[in-house]
Amino acid sequence: MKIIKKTYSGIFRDGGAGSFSKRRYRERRNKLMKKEKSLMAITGVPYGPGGKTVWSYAHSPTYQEPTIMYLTGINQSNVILLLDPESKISKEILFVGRKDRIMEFWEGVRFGVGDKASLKEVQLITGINDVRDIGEFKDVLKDRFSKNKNKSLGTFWYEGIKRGKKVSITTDHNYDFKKKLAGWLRDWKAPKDALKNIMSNHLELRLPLDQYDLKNAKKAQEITGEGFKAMLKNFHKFKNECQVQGFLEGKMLMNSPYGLSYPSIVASGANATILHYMKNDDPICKNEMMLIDFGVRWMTMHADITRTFPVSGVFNPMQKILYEIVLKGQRQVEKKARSGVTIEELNDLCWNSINDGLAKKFSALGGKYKLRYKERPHGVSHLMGEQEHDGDPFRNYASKPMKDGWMISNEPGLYGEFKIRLDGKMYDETIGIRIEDNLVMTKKGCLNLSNIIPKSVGAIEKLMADS
Ligand SMILES: [Mn+2]
Repeated sequence: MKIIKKTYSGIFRDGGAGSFSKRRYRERRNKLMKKEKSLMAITGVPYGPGGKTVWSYAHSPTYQEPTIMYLTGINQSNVILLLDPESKISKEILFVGRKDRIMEFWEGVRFGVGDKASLKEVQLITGINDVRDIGEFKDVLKDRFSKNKNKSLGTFWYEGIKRGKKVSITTDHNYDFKKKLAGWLRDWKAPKDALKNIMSNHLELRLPLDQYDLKNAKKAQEITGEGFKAMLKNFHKFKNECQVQGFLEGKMLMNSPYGLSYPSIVASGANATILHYMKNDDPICKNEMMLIDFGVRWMTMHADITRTFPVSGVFNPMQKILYEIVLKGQRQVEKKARSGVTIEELNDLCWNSINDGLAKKFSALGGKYKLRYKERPHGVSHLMGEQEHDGDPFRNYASKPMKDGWMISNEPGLYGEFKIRLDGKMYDETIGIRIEDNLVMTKKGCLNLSNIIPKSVGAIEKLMADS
């Protein structure tokens, strides 16, 4: 007899909390209910990989809407969470599809209404006892809304301020769901302002990492770092960018079933001046530098790392000067980053340091350069967490004091054409250098999760010398 190995474990992300997962998710939902105080409905992704998307874009093992992932740990499409803090009988209802054996023949096991064993697993991990058929959602919502004291309904969508104007992300499932709710509320003759956005309260709770998140974030760094070191040690074998990508991603994926944080950028020479270079198919040449931006997930946490190194294994004198200018900017950001400081302050510090370094360490030696941007190529930091780029997508958070437990990237860069004569030799290269670590804020300073991933000139040259 054959043993079927997989049950529902592939569906849930217990966040590494194991037997505490139920308590963890319940606490998160309770905190949200305490802040919002009123009825809420939040949707997961409407379909999984392969549904409605083209095949070539289909696969990622973790695909849930992060809001639902954070509140329930469920990695399955077509779920809705209803939170009703006023209710005496049932404050939390999870709506799911019916158990569908035919679909499971194609896509593997799912939990669903009509299957007691799977619902027991849902209750065990999420702590939500009331699980119902998603077909009943509208009727239940109507009933709950009619009893709601504030005549309000909260839901999640991305909204922010861009160039002084209020804007929303209107292209995702969250906004589709919001529009659907708004239509129902109109039909039910609800007050015009009944629909509320829970984004800011939700993100305020979600952004600080808890102890399990932190453990998982560290694990993601370890696997990412091991992949990088193994790749550098084998670097002499690679003839083009895609071989580097294949080896690096293979090593990372061998050690994590949760997928990559994002498709890697593997850019040699001038390609590294394209910030989101994705082609990854050019041959690599001996005198160039190579920039790689890569990382893996562990559970729901992401690593987002960039390293730049010389293809030859040894930095030439110009590469070394430029690299150390960027590294200095990065070290200054790390020294300053802590709770209470804003990302805008880190930006000022970082880009001033790099522009200053270019003047004092490069131009002063007779170097000439042409940058591919004015003053700043990009932000030095973005928020991280349930998503590789977390927080509001308009980055309104950059002007707000950071809080304990926030995870951010620290990624100064330098992109352009550089020319200098050193020790009688002329150097002339188009170079992109970025060095990226991930930091967690505390009151006393920051924790650099990426300090296990080599980045000094000496450490990189040593690793490549062993290759
Ligand atoms: Mn980044």
